[in-house]
Amino acid sequence: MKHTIFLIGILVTLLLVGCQGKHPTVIAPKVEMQENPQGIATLTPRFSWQIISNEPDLVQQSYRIQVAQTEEDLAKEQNLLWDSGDVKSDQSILIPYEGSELRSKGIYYWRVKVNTNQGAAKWSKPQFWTMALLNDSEWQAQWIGEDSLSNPNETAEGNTRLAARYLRKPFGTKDSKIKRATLYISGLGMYEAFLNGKRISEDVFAPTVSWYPNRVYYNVYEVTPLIQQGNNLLGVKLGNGRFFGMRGGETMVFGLPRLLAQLEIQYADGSTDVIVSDESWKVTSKGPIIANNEYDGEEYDARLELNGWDTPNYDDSSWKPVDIMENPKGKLTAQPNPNLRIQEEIQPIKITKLPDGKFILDMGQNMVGWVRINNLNGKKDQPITLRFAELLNPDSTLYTANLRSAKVTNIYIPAKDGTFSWEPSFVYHGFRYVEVSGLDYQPELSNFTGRVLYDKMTTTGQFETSNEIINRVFKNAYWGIRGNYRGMPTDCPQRDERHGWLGDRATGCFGEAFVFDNALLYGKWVQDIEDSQSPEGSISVVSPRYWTIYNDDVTWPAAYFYAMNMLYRQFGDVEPIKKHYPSMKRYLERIQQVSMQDYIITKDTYGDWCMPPESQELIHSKDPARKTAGPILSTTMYYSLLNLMSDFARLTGNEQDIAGYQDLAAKIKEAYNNRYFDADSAKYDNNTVTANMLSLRLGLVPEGYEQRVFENIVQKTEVDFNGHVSTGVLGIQQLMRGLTQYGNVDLAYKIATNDTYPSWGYMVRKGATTIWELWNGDTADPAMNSGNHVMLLGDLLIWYYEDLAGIKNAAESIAYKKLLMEPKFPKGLTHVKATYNSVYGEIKSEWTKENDAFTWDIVIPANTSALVRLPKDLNISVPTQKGVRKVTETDSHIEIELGSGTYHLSSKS
Ligand code: RAM
Repeated sequence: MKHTIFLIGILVTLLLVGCQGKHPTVIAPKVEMQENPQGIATLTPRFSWQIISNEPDLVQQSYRIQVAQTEEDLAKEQNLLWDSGDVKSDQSILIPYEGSELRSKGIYYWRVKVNTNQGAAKWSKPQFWTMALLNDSEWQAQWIGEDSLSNPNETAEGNTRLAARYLRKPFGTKDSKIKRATLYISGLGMYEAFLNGKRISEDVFAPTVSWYPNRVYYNVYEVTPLIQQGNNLLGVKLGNGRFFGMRGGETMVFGLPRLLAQLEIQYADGSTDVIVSDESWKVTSKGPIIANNEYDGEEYDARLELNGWDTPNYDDSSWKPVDIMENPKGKLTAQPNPNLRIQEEIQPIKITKLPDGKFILDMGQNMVGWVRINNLNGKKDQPITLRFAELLNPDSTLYTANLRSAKVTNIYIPAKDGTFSWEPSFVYHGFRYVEVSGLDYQPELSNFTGRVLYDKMTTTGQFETSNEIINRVFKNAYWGIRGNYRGMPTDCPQRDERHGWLGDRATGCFGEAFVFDNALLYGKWVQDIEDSQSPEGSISVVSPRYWTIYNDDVTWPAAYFYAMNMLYRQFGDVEPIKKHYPSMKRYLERIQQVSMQDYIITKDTYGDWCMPPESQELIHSKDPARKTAGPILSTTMYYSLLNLMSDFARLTGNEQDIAGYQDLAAKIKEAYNNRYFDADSAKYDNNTVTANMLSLRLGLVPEGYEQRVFENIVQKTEVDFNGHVSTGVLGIQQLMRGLTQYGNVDLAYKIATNDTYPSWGYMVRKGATTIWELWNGDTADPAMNSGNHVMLLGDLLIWYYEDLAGIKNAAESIAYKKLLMEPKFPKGLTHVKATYNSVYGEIKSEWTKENDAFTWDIVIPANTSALVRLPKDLNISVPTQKGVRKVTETDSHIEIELGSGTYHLSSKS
């Protein structure tokens, strides 16, 4: 599949390049990082584009953006709201709108034209965006639902159980022609909306999750083609999602599901109609979805089907008038990130019959989403039950111990004998195996489809090497990362948890950003973190804070800062830093007040979480020699936050804060080294790899001692751990880059390719198709043992890209405007092929190195450049083609400055 997408990608690029003739061409025009987005809430949306050219060394010299209210005006360049004029600049990402004021609910058309050193490009095809409802006063809709439990077995307590709500509203249109119809909609926990029997979108689990008491997201959909002249029906199904239906720890229930909808119809004669959720709607919870809870599963009783409920002519006389529900209070906010979607389908690879007549499907992959049933033969009243798990017991039955209290069970009850097809609406599971019971015959593979669910986003990176373990681990990471995107990055998708745990992503989010265009998801998540912050400045280490945990420690909250740094460095987006600067500042002050003593941050909660323990049955190590002291973790990480904050202060015009941060950082560094550093041995505290590595990589080691501290890391790893990883979630964030930066890429490579315990390769050897929560996931207690966590990836993916492929931002470069391409060549690795679709376009690096023969194919996107740096002993013959800007030789290296284009480098034969 991936290869097919890859090949199609190449074909499309070739076609585009082939069709464009001599001139450069603008492609991928975006507003607020999306193509033709709906419901933009900022008055200064930002424009981005890429340029392609079949000539090397393209530099944009100027751009011109035009915006109008109609396509016609745009084409005729009349009534323009904004004509930027020719702006001399090479900037091609995130350029803010500067035209006349944008209107709430407006639709805008735009185009861009660029001038380059290779001539002008034609105007881009017209694009559009629509504006959200900008003023709260424009909402005429009310929150509606069914404000009681009226079905057997429903409960709002503990592990909630609730039937889906179905709501409907018939309405008529005027005689005048319909010009445009737009639906503004939110439904908590989740909604699915239908117009005249048709889904308004393929989005699922909408709207995105949030900390509802502070913020509620709504979506905007243009629905013009779904409206008909005359009688119409707007129908909405409501499920629990995270609003009503939590599990594990403190149960968080915000209230019964509710809907807010406002449909605005504009007619050709200039008049409008507004259909809103209000007391005129009807509701029933007596439909087929008799229970839904994300953790427990969905139960569907086909005997209760409401055929045609979402079309105008349905008889709803048995339905009740809706209840007006309490406003959930959070600020209504246009959702900035796409919703979830089914983005891939897979087929099971095997069906096994168990002695008790049940069947086990093997999906061949630990996946996240659900299974759709296709044309199974059912018997009237005989439930078909699907249960999901990541593993099997030795006797081939489902292994569910690690799911804890989550029931993960879907039930379908047929209304008649015969074939049926079905899939759930409001639940998801993390699983490789599915147990099917209630069938009297052996089903076929084609009766089941695995529906892979995550936030709608593109895959941006491919990665392949001559080493099979690396390739497999990359694939496992790919499945694990996307499987843990659920409107927020979650810790895991299967057990009774599935929360936005901060620490899991602190550094991982950078690596993920090479593989997925996750900018909007993380941009939204940092808002969840701020929305979950306490008035005193504490950050909840689970955000949105469905579990409210204010530890006033550092290692997990650091993800807030790190994610924003990632958004800036990877995507060039400085807005989140600006927006959240005051909240970050409050948090830093809070820590100083409550968690710092004598310039050491003393509070730490999780330690170097999930390090490989001394015994394979343990979850957490008890051996003091392996553990890193909490204050080492929090002090080094806090130090890194102060440094980041100095950068952030500079970027956001808060220069007055910089001296304070730097002064505090200097004092912390001094106190920290006095307390924990032994200059004679160059060891930190008990000499764990994590203590030494964090001190080194985060810049706390006193000048001149770096190499000796590094030698301790190498010694410890090679001698005490036999060339294996010894760190948990903290140390692993710096390990691979650290080993490489200080000169031992071979040891990093060994760790990356080990298949003995503990290692990522060990997981692979034990059959993992995702990444485990624990290095010893195969033997540890199931109490906390997920087969699909991504936190142990640490900086592995960054290392794959930056160090193995040589795809890295040059110092001070943002979003790969200037690359530093300096691949490292560990012994044993002979081939790397990586692509990354950056905001400027596709970057490629493919090298082969066998004995003395070295070849390297590079693609550098238009309007960017690269500094290529290779050891002299590779004996490169420098190409003389256009685009090679400058060649410099040092004693050990050759440096070549390249403009955009495609290059082939090789060693002299
Ligand atoms: C576990 C979570 C998560 C981790 C916390 C501390 O419960 O799964 O991965 O961040 O603990």
